[in-house]
Amino acid sequence: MEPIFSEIKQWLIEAGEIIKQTQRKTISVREKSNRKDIVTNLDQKIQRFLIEKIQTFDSKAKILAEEDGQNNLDDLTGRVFIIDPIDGTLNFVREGENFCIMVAVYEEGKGSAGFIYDVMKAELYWGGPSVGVYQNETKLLAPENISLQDGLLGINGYFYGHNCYNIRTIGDISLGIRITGCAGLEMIAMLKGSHVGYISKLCPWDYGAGCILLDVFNMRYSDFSGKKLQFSGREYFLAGTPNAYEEMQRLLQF
Ligand code: 2AM
Ligand code: CA
Ligand code: CA
Ligand code: CA
Repeated sequence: MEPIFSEIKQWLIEAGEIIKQTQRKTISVREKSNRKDIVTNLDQKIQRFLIEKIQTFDSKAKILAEEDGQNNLDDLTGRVFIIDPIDGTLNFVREGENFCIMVAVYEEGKGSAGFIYDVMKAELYWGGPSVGVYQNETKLLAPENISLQDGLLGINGYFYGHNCYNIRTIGDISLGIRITGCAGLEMIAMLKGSHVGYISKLCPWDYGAGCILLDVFNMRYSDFSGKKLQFSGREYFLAGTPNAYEEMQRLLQF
């Protein structure tokens, strides 16, 4: 197995330790665009930690990351690392769990390694086209290609609350909807086969790692119209088993 996998796994374990060892009273919260869009000093600390590791490992690599003005790239040429230092920051602050750290590696636009670390559960999901998908050291099998009606569906809370894009109809067809507040956990749920799909609006650091792992299992993802994701800015995001994906894509109205 290429050394990059064990290298990045080690970074994530260390980053998780930093989070677990931080006393909650030292966490400071700042609003970005609105009161629901927040960043903490720990998001920034973890991002700086990962960037330092990347720069030591490969000084020529490009980096796309959510915080501190690292959130723009012209294109995906060369080797690109995509970082979400804490995904589910609101959960992190209010629940102290149900958040994750994500790292993705793309080579000339093609995903080669993805990592989603559920810190509090000590579950690291990782892999890529050359190795498969693992939960810690256990290799996972691709979930069954179930239909929308046979699975739970992750949905963005705003979309469901405002019934955007015919989403309540889609939710009604599913076995039930779930709103986790964490894109990475939604990706994990699809990889494990516990959710049949996910509908949201996401940035590249929210979907970069998950899409690499979904690809290994031949699961489908795109924007709402079926077009490839752009890896720039926030985009409509639809993913699921091939059967559920096709059904949802047909039913979405936008
Ligand atoms: P974040 O916690 O890293 O910001 C639910 O809010 C999920 O959508 C989270 O994974 C969150 O990631 C992501 N998300 C992406 N863009 C968002 C935005 N503008 N506002 C809130 N959440 C956003
Ligand atoms: Ca954020
Ligand atoms: Ca995120
Ligand atoms: Ca984040």
